[in-house]
Amino acid sequence: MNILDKIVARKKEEVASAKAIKTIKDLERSLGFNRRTYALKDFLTDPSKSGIIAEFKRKSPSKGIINDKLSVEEVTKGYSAAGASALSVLTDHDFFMGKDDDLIAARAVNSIPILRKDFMVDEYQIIEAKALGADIILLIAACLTPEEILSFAKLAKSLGLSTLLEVHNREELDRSLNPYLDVIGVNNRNLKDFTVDIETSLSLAEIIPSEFLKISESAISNPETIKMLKKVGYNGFLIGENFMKTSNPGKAMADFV
Ligand code: IGP
Repeated sequence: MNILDKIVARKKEEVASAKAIKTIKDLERSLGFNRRTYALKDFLTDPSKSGIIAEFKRKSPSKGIINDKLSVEEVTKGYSAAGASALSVLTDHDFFMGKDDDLIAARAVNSIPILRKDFMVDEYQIIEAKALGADIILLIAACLTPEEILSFAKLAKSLGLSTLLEVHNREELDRSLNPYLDVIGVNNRNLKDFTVDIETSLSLAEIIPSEFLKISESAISNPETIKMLKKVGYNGFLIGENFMKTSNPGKAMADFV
């Protein structure tokens, strides 16, 4: 079994136990559920912002511990101050050392869109994302059917959430597009074997239909790469490790933009 299959299998168990503790009705009654959301598109196209979606990530299956010292509040506030267009907060615990409370904490101290970075396999998690304070959900084409992607994106839209579809190759892109998606993200890291290659973003840029904004994800470690990606049409850049591996991620980001 590859790592993505393992994560998805575990996620399905987690969702089943979460549902037994809190029903969808409970989530819909929570305080966060009725808040106004920020639209990712508006912030990605705001010329006063950097286009960077800055990620809070303690650990990953490919790198192990990246940074388990800093609080989510200080890191995300630093990113906001450095001009992030949006934040990404991992809520997966078993593989990324994240938690739902990280998202709640980030929401309390930031006024830009926040992506719930997790592996969505059930509508329950989308309703939960809204309740926790997220504005954006991630749908990973490599672990979802086109029908799931359509129904999840529709649900997200009905809740005022933006949907980021993540693809890694042409085949995933061709089968997964639908009009409810807001932004297409090309992941330079193959989630099945962890190999990284910026070429993935460069080569897929021209086949992403122009009605979608485009972002490039993972393995971005210098400003020259961003210049190159902008030239081929990318509007946004999802960056985690390069900032998180330092003792002051907000400053690392400010130096980068
Ligand atoms: C950030 P990096 O290489 O800058 O830390 O990558 C982000 O793209 C990466 O964490 C990511 C990810 C994902 C993590 C992209 N897609 C899906 C978990 C699940």
